[in-house]
Amino acid sequence: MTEKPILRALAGDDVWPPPIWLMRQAGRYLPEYRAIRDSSGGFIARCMTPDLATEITLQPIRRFGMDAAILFSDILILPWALGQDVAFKDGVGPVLSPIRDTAALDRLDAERVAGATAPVLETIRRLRLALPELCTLIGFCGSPFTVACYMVEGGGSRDFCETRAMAYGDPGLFARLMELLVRSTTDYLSAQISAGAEAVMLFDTWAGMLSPSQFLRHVVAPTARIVDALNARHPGVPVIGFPRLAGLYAGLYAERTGVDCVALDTGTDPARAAASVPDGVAVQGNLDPIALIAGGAAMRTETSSILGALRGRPHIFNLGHGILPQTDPEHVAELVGFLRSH
Ligand code: 1CP
Repeated sequence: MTEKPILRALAGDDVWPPPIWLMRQAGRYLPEYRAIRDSSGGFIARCMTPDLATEITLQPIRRFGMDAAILFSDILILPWALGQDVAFKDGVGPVLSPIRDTAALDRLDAERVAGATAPVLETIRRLRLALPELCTLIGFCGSPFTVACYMVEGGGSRDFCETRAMAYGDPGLFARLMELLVRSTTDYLSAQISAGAEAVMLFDTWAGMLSPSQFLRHVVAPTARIVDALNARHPGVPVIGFPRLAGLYAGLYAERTGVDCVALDTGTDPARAAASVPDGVAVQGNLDPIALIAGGAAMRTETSSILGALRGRPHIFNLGHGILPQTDPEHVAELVGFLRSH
């Protein structure tokens, strides 16, 4: 049995105090990340340069001693590896050439992914050698639905209307895109595990925008296929799912997808969600990232209430969404200290 606290929680142990890592723990709120960013090429170049991606992944581990490291990369690396034009523009965010018809979809090529992502796998191998003994390395992808949102829309959006309209209006085209994403996500996560990722996470940031029937079709079913395939290829390697803004469905999602852990977003009541999740399935979350910006008593009160709600079941402490750039790193240190004082 492994000693790593995160892997113990993912295996269904209630570890006390719960282990901690934070979504977006590497990134713009850290001065040491900003220093690398200002002296290196673009975002994709940072992700694709093992020296830089390894160093950036390690920064929050050195500073805070987190129980897990999450690979420094992005969910949009997969569309980029499939051959879609993807650029990360300062002050704008990701910009992609939208996929709205068969011709655009046909230009994508799953055969490119292994070659294009080879530097990421090299980063994973280096991280496994560099990480502290008890720190777990987490690999990740976006879930097919959330990645499809960016691929169809061509970037971020308030409501991803084009994507959701395509799912209803051109179900054949949307199904082909989702099929490509299910297969390439499975293969890419499998390659991350073979390179050394000890757990993987599926980020479904926009899962909560769908109607109940579309949620089953475009979130639950594809996630279940990916989890099944990974379990067959890599028995015992845990999968964390994050169906953001869909906390009402946490139990159904856990049951039908077979994930080992459900990550809860900020708005989800942890006690209620945990009551709906099968025993032995871990829960991750879910401190409000704004409480981390506030720090102090507000942050400690919110943290205590989450700890109380999830006491006695497998729990990995995290935020309900990623760290915001304006967060004071001192507050992160305070949070880790407060949690570990229990
Ligand atoms: O150079 C920079 O600072 C660019 C900012 C940045 C960073 C640091 C982007 C652009 N991506 C990342 C890294 C990242 N993204 C990680 C690894 C680092 C870590 O967690 O420590 C991970 C796991 C992600 C995942 C990600 N990217 C998600 C899912 C989680 C979430 O936050 O909801 C999503 C939706 C993206 C897309 C994306 N990438 C970057 C931005 C600004 C966005 C959001 C676009 C939008 O507004 O919709």
